[in-house]
Amino acid sequence: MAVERTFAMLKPGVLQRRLAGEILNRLERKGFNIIALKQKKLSMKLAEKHYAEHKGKDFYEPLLKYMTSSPVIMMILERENAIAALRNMAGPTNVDEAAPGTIRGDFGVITRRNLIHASDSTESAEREMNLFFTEDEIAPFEDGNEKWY
Ligand code: 3AN
Repeated sequence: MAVERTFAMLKPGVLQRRLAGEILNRLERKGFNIIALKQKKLSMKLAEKHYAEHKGKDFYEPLLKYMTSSPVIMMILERENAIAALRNMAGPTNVDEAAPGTIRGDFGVITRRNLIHASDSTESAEREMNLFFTEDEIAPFEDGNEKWY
């Protein structure tokens, strides 16, 4: 299986609910290398670009309002099979269908505020990494624990 990069964003409720450490801890323990990380309040323009595919849906406007309401944490994660593995850890979109053990299953209360965004394909990972990070913000590193996994 190939080493991949994926993009993740911890939504505004994560910092507000003091869950950032918990979620980052889960990602580290599951073997994701955090190779880029920043905290930022999203501009409306950037949020619109990111969620362009949902324009016109009933949850679109409230989603943008929420996503720009308070800072988010954005990151690039590297690991074998990173894209699918992170989607599994996040759990399904609907927080009431997300199983315990997943991030959305354990902490999600309202679907629109389902804690984490995770790229759903290699194409969207590529697009989202380029939208939120520049090349010089990415710092890959050797995983010294590799032989113990
Ligand atoms: P996911 O983040 O699971 O890939 P998407 O890309 O379909 O889901 O939706 C983007 C975001 O829009 C979700 N993370 C969630 O915050 C919100 N969203 C999606 N579907 C709904 C829905 N039916 N009701 C409320 N919010 C939704």
